Amino acid sequence: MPGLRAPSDYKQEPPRHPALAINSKEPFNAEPHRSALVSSYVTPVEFFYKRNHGPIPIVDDVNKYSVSFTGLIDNQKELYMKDIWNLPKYTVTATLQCAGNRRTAMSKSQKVRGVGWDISAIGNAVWSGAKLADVLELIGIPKYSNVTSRGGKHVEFVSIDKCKEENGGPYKASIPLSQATNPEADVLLAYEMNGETLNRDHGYPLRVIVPGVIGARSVKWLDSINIIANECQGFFMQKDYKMFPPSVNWDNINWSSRRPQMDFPVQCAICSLEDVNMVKPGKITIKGYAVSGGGRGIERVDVSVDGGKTWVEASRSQKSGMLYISDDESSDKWAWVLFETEADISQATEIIAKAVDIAGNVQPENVEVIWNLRGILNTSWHRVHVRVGHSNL
Ligand SMILES: Nc1nc2c(c(=O)[nH]1)N[C@H]1C(S)=C(S)[C@@H](COP(=O)(O)O)O[C@H]1N2
Ligand SMILES: [Mo]
Repeated sequence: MPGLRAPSDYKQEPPRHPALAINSKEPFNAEPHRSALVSSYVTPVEFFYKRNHGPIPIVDDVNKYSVSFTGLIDNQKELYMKDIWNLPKYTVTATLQCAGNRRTAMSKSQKVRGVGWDISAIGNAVWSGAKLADVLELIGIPKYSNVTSRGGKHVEFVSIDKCKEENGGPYKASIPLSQATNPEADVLLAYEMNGETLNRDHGYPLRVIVPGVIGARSVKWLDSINIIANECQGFFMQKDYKMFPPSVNWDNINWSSRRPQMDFPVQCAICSLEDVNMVKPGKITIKGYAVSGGGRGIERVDVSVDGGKTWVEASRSQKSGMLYISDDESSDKWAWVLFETEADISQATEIIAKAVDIAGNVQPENVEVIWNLRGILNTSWHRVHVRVGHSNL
């Protein structure tokens, strides 16, 4: 593809903020300190987690860069950045969460395979770009299509990065055509993040944002979009990012028995406290994020400061100065809420948070019941421990 190329080594990686905790250097996988997540509703680009499976692609000439549209459509087509820029520009605030967020804690119950993430493989950004529904209309697929005249039912996004898991081939994933052509699903081909041109780590020049769905489907550095009959057969759809029951291990796994994970479940985590934290006796502030998939708002966040015996409801907010209403048009439906409450602490204790979404979905109490060999979707109650000490500790 002219204009965009993929190096096979890590000699030309972009600069990154030194405060990120690096979970893997090559490919680069890093997350911010948890406290950075509750400093602002919109996560600054430099503190947004970075999840890669290969070296970061390079754009030589953005004017030569194009995305090709192939597969079960009447006319194959190339779209250049100017064609994408010419479409109406939409801005969507959406939380991106890696399915492996909180994996390290799942590993403590029983070992799992995958990059070890703490609780910050998640971030909330303002994405701008063209709606995929508009782009597909431009190439001849009407809005609200379930199937194209040639039998296409899925939209496959193919990148150019060289991934080990794909034997050096590119990262790819797909979503159903019905979601891709539905303007209300807000699927974007994004070229901006937080009002700035997308940077290399996050998919420059063009990436997909699939709101409400695990990060793995938001393909970066788009090279082609294929309209296909069956879902993408790539590694990351078929041999990864699937949720298995606790009974499945590496000896009895049958990958084809499960569907690729799409929506993420209801999640929350406390970000204002470490585990373990030393505090002075008295009032402490407990802050964190809560989010659910599929555009489901957050109905409630419960916090306990006595290990789960009693609970108080935390306040929830998105944009400052505006009341958050979980299913109201004024709220950002694809975005997290930040929650906050205060508590009096006089002795060592366990602090817990759990969220409820507008469908009444709740988080499981323990990690054991949702343990899975790849360590994805750890949404168990988030717990931190505090010890109480006096100053000079
Ligand atoms: N081309 C490409 N797209 C990709 C990936 C990748 O490795 N290559 N990683 C995916 C995964 S697993 C996640 S969680 C998100 C991370 O996006 P971010 O790095 O912008 O936070 O990108 C997704 N898109
Ligand atoms: Mo991910």
